[in-house]
Amino acid sequence: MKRLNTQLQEDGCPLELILLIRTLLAACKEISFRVSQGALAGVLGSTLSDNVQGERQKKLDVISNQILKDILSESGYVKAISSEEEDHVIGCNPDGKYLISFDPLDGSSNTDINSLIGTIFSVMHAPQWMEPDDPSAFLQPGTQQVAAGYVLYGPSTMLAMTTGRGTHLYTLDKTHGGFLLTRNNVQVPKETQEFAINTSNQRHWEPCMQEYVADLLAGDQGPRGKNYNMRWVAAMVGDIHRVLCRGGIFAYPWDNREPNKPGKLRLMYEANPMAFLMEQAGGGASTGRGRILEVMPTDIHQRVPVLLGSADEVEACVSYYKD
Ligand code: FBP
Repeated sequence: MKRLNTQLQEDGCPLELILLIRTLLAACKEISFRVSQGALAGVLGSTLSDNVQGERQKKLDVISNQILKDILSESGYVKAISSEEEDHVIGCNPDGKYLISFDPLDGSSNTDINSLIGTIFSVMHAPQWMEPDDPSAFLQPGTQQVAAGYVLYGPSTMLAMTTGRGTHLYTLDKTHGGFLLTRNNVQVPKETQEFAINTSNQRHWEPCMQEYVADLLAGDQGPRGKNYNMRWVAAMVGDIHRVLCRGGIFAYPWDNREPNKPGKLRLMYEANPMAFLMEQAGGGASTGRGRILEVMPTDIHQRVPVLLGSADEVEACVSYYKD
């Protein structure tokens, strides 16, 4: 099987970006090990502190964040880091060529139930004019990403990765510690009969979203004329992996629980990297009112509504927003 390095070279990836990606994955391999230790290493459960999102931090959130910060900041390739678990950007090497945003452990509510969790990352060029700790350098649209992906900590540890030359899936071979290519140039089926959304929020959605989901649930007796099945892993990394593997639509729309927030999920280290992966796999990625990758960021922790998946189904959902 082809190694990650070979695929990245074939995709024309610059050497320094390959070295950065390998550094990032060294951190993820350590996280994979720590996660697999679970209660044996006392890493389950919550800390007593909340992050900038106002969420109670899990021990593994803090551990994963520290591992990534330490390894990336010492690498020399990174000018600055932005993390879900850090209030502000962290300046690293002033001569570093790249900016990296990450969600160190997505799906925090799954850590203590041995369910799917993962690390999500997004890489952009670092403007040479910026000071390392200047957050405004991160405020580039998702179209400016040069690499993005996630590492899924599940029965096997898997990597989904794009550098703009298709989306590829890799599996960690724990015998020698390398990621091997297990699915090249993923193509998400255009159509689907599977959706993922937290339906317990239904009463809080906009009427257009309520109507869209009601039509899915109406099945072959309804306007969509086919039966849909539902899945919800409660970890974006797990739901998106399923969609990349077999199609589907994943949605986390705006809801009026916190009306001033555009959505729950974060643009820079959740929506943008997943949108890049999805579009590179022939899928769709929308806020309902526009392409996610064209959203102009105003804050490193800003939130957006998210519709991701099979292109025809995302388009069908977006059509409800237009009515
Ligand atoms: P974090 O765990 O990184 O905060 O991510 C948010 C998240 O867990 C997503 O992974 C997931 O899709 C969503 O929230 C689940 O939300 P809910 O709790 O409403 O089901």
